[in-house]
Amino acid sequence: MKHAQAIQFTFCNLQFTIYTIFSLKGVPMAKPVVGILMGSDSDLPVMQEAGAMLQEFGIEYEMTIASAHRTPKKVLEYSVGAEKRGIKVIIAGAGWAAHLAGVVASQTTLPVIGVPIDSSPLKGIDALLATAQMPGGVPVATMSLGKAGAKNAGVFAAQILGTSDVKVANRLKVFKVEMERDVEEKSKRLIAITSVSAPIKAAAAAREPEPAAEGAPAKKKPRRRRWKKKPGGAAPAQGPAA
Ligand code: RP5
Repeated sequence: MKHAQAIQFTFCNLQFTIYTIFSLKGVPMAKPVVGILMGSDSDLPVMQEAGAMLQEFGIEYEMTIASAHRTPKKVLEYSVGAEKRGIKVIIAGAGWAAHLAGVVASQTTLPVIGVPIDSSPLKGIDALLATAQMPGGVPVATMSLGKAGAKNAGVFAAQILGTSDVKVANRLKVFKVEMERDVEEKSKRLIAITSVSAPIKAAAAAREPEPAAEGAPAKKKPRRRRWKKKPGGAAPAQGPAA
């Protein structure tokens, strides 16, 4: 039974490694400075966004599964040994009662970035609170939920490393400029496929009176109703009594 479990575990790890290699179109890095942890292989579609960003900034990283609840010893070993192995920032993503980032932060002085994952029936609100609501003294830099959060974790890790690595700092500057240019291009495309002023013109045309047909008597202006003052009395109130 134990053998069967061991074989299954090895197979799962192999599958995970292969998936990671192919989905990130890279090879495991030689000297990782960022460690990406996730509670389950089901978190990979979200957490690979962090890896993709690090790759874009030319930052070496490693990825592994470690669960605060299912493999607490592995989490402990990883967190305690990370700094000695040259890791400078740890990104930890987990869903449900997500204690992973907090447990890691309790065991290291490295900056820990938490990514709450929206994998639960509560759509990640549980993970968000569990990751963000750390008691004083044990900070976890909590990102937004899901893929955007994982992407931001990659950028944030780069920003931390960029304070002492000029190459990374410069790549971050380029990233910002490119992002701005992307938005501008999208805006231009939007203007090209839609005429922004058209709905405004249509609304204005609908408000204008139709031109009178030739020879037709000019439309009379509707007469305003006037209240005749009753002899000796006041004009009737025009609205409901206050
Ligand atoms: C958490 O439980 C993991 O981070 C994952 O988001 C969630 C569900 O894990 P699986 O049941 O999919 O393995 O620890």
